[in-house]
Amino acid sequence: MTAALLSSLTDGDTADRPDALSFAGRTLSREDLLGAAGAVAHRIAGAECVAVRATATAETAVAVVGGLLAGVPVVPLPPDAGPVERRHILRDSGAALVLGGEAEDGDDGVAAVPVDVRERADRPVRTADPDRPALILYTSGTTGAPKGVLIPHDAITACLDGLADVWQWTAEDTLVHGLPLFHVHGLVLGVLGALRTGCRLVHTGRPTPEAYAAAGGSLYFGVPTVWSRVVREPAAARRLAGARLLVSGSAALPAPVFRELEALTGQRPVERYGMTETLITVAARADGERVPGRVGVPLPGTRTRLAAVEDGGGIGELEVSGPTLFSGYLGRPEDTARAHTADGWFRTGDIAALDPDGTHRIVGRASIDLIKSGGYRIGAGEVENALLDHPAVAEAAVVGLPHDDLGQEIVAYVVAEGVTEQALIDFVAGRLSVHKRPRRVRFLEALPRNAMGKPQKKLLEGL
Ligand code: MCA
Ligand code: AMP
Repeated sequence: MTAALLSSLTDGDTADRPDALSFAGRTLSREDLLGAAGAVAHRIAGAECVAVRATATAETAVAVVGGLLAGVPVVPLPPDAGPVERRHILRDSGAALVLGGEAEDGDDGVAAVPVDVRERADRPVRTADPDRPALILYTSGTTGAPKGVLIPHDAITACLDGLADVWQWTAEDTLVHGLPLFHVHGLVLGVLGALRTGCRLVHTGRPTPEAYAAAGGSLYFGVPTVWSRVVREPAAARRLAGARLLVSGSAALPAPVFRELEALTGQRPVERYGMTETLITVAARADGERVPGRVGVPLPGTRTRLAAVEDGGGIGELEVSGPTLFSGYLGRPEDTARAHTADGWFRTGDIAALDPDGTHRIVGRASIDLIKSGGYRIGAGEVENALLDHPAVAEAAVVGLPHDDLGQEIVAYVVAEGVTEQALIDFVAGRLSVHKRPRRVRFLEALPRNAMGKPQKKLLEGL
């Protein structure tokens, strides 16, 4: 059993300072955070699980830490989730309360509990129950509604300690990012990572080049879209020259962005690879080689292997095992079983290549139905179902097309009458989360289908 996830916070292992955490300019010391989180922990003690309206604010950090202190699993809710997505997450998780914000459409009687960062209470003395997850993170599959990924306390600890080792990440760092707090990247690495290492955290609210430049950090996290926006603002990019480490993840960093970052800041970024289900499993070391397209080597204790794919020629589906893995999809034993091999390795669905020196390259995804846009994972099926809920839409097929800024752009092909492109975009944005909206909608007479009647998505591009 690894040391308790928040031991450096609760045991006072690292020095406090008044500006230990800052969220869009609002600062908290670690003692402030612990006191306010203690109050939350008392309020939710005994709950089965709680949801947190995960705005990019100090309230979210307080609520999540409160859940961890109370040993109550936390379900972060995207703050812009529309009623369909919100209702699904609340019902599926069985969350008893929503911490932060007010009751909203889709809550179906789940009580909203405010979070006050000025409250102070002693933290409850409770050891995390190893059978209960720390977090339940909702993430998209190829079809249907998002699944709840059960993340154990120990998996988070193993991941953060592994990253601290490979990035030489210590309490001396100042971590800067502006990522959302309802996914692994922004929440687990970006908040819990700072709390575990004891480093200062500056959350910029939004991940804009100007905010990153102004923050004066040593360690920066971003998705590739953030880095490609940074290099388009050379003056801001140059101000990152003094940082110790620039880290990219959640999607492939385009090689030209890597090179422009190096030209403007004098430093090569490191990439790391992971998934909600596995946390971060592979990372480029701070003291290792940094090469465009290479996401690094397995974290301590993690093993990887490639499963043969047809016409693979040295590439294959990446499978992983190790201490950072999830414990299953909530209430979906069959999906959990399908996601693993007979000998217990997790099938990532990513196609990878292994270089002779042991570094990994991610070269694609096995399924066309999982889209990565701006670093967000979006299931085509969920967006298609949302579009089909619109009375004017008879058929819908959703794909991710290559996009300079977002990596992939969500494009919907529909058979529909009497509705505009913008109305359908707004319809999806209003029911699901805003980032799941198609950026473009193409109207067709019919979807191209094969003899079995299945839409042939590969034929859609260019229509
Ligand atoms: C636009 N907006 C709308 C609409 N259109 N609102 C309602 N209806 C519409 N039709 C509003 C949005 O609410 C938002 O408002 C503003 O327009 C801009 O939104 P958008 O265009 O979506 O933002 P963007 O500029 O495209 O965002 C780029 C981004 C974002 C900032 C890079 O994609 C992002 O934060 N990505 C991070 C994803 C991430 O953290 N993934 C990690 C997954 P307002 O501005 O007021 O909000 S974890 C993972 O992948 C693994 C474990 C790993 O490896 O890390
Ligand atoms: P999510 O479930 O949102 O955590 O998304 C996980 C997916 O993000 C992985 O299966 C990969 O497809 C992708 N991903 C994460 N990091 C990288 C990276 N460094 N390079 C390429 N793809 C990545």
